[in-house]
Amino acid sequence: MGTTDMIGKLLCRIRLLLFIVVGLTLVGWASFYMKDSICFTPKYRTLLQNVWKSPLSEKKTEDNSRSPLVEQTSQKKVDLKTCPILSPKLKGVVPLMFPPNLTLADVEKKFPMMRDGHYQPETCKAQQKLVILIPHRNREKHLLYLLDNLLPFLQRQQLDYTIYVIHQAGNLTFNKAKLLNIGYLEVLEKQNWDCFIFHDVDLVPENDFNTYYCDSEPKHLMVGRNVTGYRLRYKENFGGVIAMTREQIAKANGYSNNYWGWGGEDDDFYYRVQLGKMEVLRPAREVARYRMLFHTRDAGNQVNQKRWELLKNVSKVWKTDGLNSCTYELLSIEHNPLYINITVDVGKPHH
Ligand code: UD2
Ligand code: MN
Repeated sequence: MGTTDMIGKLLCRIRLLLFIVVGLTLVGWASFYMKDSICFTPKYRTLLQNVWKSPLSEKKTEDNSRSPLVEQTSQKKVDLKTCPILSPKLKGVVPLMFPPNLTLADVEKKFPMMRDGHYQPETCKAQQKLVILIPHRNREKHLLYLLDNLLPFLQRQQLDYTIYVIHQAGNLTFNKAKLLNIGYLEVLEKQNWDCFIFHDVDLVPENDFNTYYCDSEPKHLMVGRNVTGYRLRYKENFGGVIAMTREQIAKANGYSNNYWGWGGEDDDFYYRVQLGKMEVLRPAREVARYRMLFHTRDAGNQVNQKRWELLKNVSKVWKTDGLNSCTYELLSIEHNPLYINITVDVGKPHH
């Protein structure tokens, strides 16, 4: 009796001990794997603290809180606090998804709250009204993957955004810069946008601390991408993804309309920003990272052999070639839940 009792107690202790050991191991493992997410978030926060001292957004907050008009029209909106510059929903690096059989209907199902390309946070009032302009032709799959990854990214940033796809009709030479000018001109009067984002269709952001906000100077949001080892190719590089206010774009007279085919238009735009006495800002390279979806050179977008010649003359022509000289034919505007598609005839190069 005594011995079985003792053995019983001993077994009981051993079990308890085992239980504690397994428990401690589990806790150890969990904290080891979570270390990254716990440590990284504050690291990104401090990295960005100095970047986002945007006088633009501070001013806006004050204006809004005092506006009697807003109070009258929507009592509910006034009750919402202004969203912070760094959203509490940020996660840092979130794995990107490219499911092979993804359809537009699948993506639409994931974002039932979006209508006419628009989203706004439910729990706070976003600091800026954002419009995203995507130049496009014949890259439907890229557009799908971009939407699927960018929409949740922007929603984690608690932004008020509207997505426009600016689609070049026909199969003549592509003109990305002109499409962006057209996008700007077409959406200008639709809302009082605080911030325009020019966005290549094939660049997917990797880190949600790369906030899609405009600042007191033009911002180049794409510092690095996978295909260049996440390094800026050269100091004047100004392609890919850009955030600028309405006034900043106007000061540069937008893009040149004369770059047909691939290359040069982004360097030209960099010069215009400088000629307009502005300075390019870039977020920390740790966060301004993108994945470029694979593509070869598109049909109708051959390398522009005239680009070097054009680049020599920017300072002479920038005031007369740009937003103020952009002619095109608007063919259609189509409203989808996730984006508004504007199809245009951009014309062709004059010889
Ligand atoms: C670089 C630049 C890009 C632009 C281009 C030269 C970066 C990261 N990107 O990209 O901003 O300056 O060189 O023109 O520096 N597109 C279509 N259909 C086409 C052709 C182009 O939709 O048939 C659009 C699409 O949004 C694409 C963008 O134009 O992302 C740029 O064209 P690209 O991807 O062929 O050029 P890439 O990757 O060399
Ligand atoms: Mn590309």
